[in-house]
Amino acid sequence: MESDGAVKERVRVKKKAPSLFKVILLNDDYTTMEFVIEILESVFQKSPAEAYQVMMQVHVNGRGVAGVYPWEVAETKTDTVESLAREAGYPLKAVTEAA
Ligand code: TYC
Repeated sequence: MESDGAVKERVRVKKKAPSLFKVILLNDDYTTMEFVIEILESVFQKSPAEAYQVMMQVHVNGRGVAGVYPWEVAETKTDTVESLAREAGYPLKAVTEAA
């Protein structure tokens, strides 16, 4: 509360680097809709209704946002999606980009 008379003279000159990142799912012709819904529920904590909506958004528009997270979390989720997809034999791709 500046009660000692001190005054903050500078209020952040440099902008901070963007700290949030989107995990984007990309469409393909081979991954099943059911698998994408499962991923959205298990990795991105979507409800069944939200998972269906995001999956359809990706299916129709080519890409869609699965979630927005700090860098480390976004990268880990991106890796998790791809390794679960590879294990299941699907080509599903996810990318991380600045939010
Ligand atoms: N296009 C896929 C199909 O018709 C479904 C799909 C949706 C695949 C979203 C990937 O990220 C994706 N089976």
